[in-house]
Amino acid sequence: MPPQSINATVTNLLLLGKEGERKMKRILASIIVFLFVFSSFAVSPQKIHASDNVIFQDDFESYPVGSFPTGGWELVYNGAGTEYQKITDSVPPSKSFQLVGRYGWSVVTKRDFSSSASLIGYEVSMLTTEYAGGAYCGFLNQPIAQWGRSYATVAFSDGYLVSGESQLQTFSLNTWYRVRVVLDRNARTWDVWVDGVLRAEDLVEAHDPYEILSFQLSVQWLMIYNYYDDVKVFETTPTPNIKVTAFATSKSGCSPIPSVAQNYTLAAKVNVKNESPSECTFNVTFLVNETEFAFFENVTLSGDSAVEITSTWNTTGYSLGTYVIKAVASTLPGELDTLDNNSTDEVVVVTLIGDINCDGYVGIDDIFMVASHFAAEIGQPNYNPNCDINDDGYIGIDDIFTAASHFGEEETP
Ligand SMILES: [Ca+2]
Ligand SMILES: [Ca+2]
Ligand SMILES: [Ca+2]
Ligand SMILES: [Ca+2]
Repeated sequence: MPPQSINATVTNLLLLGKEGERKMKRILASIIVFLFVFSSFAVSPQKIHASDNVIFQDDFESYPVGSFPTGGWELVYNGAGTEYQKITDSVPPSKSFQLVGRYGWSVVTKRDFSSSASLIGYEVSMLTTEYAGGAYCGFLNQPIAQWGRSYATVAFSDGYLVSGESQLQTFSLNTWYRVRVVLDRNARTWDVWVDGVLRAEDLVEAHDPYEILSFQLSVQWLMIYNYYDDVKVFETTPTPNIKVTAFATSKSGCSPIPSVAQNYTLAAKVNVKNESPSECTFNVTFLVNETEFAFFENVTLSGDSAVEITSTWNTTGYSLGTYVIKAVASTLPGELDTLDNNSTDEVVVVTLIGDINCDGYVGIDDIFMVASHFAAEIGQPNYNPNCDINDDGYIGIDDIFTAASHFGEEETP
């Protein structure tokens, strides 16, 4: 939202005729856009970022009360008057930066910085004293347009904290809110947290965020007192994260219980997703009762992509009984969320060959069960993985014959 004086604009309108009229329309259109109550965004799990590389920060403690902060801050538009835009200790708990607009004239303060990082962000504490609010902060390119261009803003507006065109949450008066914004300049999207909670994700920036020259603390054209504190502008990098999104064996879901015949095989399949935008390399281990049975080394995934890895567990040499099968993706350097690198546990019983129902005996009921699923292929409703003894995805005459050839066998206690 550009700063503007309605009075000045009306004067311009009279002086400039058609051009002034067009300008007035543009300004009114942007006011309408700003005041519109926007749809809220779904909140998804918090993206964690690695430690921030601070470009500048300011807690405003080093400046005398009543002064305008030095240290790179500039007053671009003076709102209610230069004397209002000052350091104060009137709002607990510490000194803060008071900005007051006035009807028809904004406050814009900015501090220039330069960064070529693709991920830049800011954190700031902000407080307002009336529901109309007016405080808005964010990135800025002041010279690029007549009233400057703002990027990835957060504002108090008519009872809501708003970012860009998205309503984040309601706010209370005279209450500090800690805002964090991370802007992805390549993707032209940004995320917003309020008091540590992700409130909006992947908001779309229309202009090129590499144009950004400054960070701004501003107030709309209302005679309202707003306060800022603990500003931090930073570069950051996404924390690497891989996640196991699915895991199953070729017997998963089978009734009465997933089983595999002794000396035969089952397939175990894991899906792993790279949740960060950078390429990563990791290992995947398949385990049975916590002992490795398959190992995939140096799996490489490009950013935001996924892979499916299938291994085979050969039960030869394993005694009859219940086993837990799972897969684990190794931890990436710097990865914080490692819980999601583990798959769920899949339980499977190693049985006598042909003991489809896992009752310790190869009976006519088992052979009948295989026969009743004859000719079913994997993916078809009649396909029962327990009956596919050789795990080739088809319940064939060979499976029936295998079961029949073990008829009458019984587990020895
Ligand atoms: Ca302070
Ligand atoms: Ca992870
Ligand atoms: Ca049986
Ligand atoms: Ca088969």
